[in-house]
Amino acid sequence: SFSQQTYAARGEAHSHPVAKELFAIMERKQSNLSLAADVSTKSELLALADKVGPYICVLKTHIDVISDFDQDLVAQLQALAAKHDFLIFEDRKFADIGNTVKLQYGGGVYRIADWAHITNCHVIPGEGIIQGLAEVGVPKGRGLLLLAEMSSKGMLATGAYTDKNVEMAVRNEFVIGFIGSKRFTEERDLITMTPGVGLHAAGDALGQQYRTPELIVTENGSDIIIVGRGIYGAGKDPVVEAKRYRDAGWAAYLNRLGK
Ligand code: 5IU
Repeated sequence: SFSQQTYAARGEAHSHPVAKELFAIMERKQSNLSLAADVSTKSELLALADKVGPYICVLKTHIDVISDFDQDLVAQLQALAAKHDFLIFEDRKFADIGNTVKLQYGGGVYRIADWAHITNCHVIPGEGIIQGLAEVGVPKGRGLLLLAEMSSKGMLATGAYTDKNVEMAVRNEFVIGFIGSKRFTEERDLITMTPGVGLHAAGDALGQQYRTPELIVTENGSDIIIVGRGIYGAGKDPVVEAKRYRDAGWAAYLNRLGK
């Protein structure tokens, strides 16, 4: 199983350039931690990314919550990605027909495909959404994650719907993996990233549910933990917490390898 192989070995063998780079970063930084930076201003996002950057492999953004977004923000994010050696994942969750998502991904105010190494989509419209996004993303060397599951209470991505995500991921080269709670397949070494990870809290008032890095990485075989408020939440020192989650995620990975 890919779960038993090192990130380094998987990176060397991988055919997708984004997955290859991601595994190489994970190995270099000994980090399988992604920061979910849901802050609402440009200055907060840049300050957080600069502080926590050394400890993460992926910075996950919701660019449309930034109240003072401008193109300089993404230029500065790209500079921080280069400085600290991480990839940028815009958690856009596209969900429209192929022709519309092409416009949303490549254009508009945000021009996501120009700066985000990774983005994601629901497959609720059918496989055309992947083809539409691929027309924009493949020429730019980007990668896509499918939303095979979600972390929130009562979510509807289960059973046959999750299985369809896996089938579509396997046959579309643009797809590098999933958002979900576990490893789904041994085909093409598809990567799983898992949100809803917390060492202390059980959840929030709006349906979020937290599970531990040990459960997600060691037991379930997911590759990357995504942590937001556990790192930058009220009263926390983001650097202290990022190190804590980086160490916990990496220990869970070493346990999985049996080291
Ligand atoms: N996120 C989830 N669950 C999901 C998906 C995305 O929590 O199933 I798909 C996002 C929402 C937020 C981050 O940006 O991941 C989790 O943040 P907290 O760790 O603060 O709950």
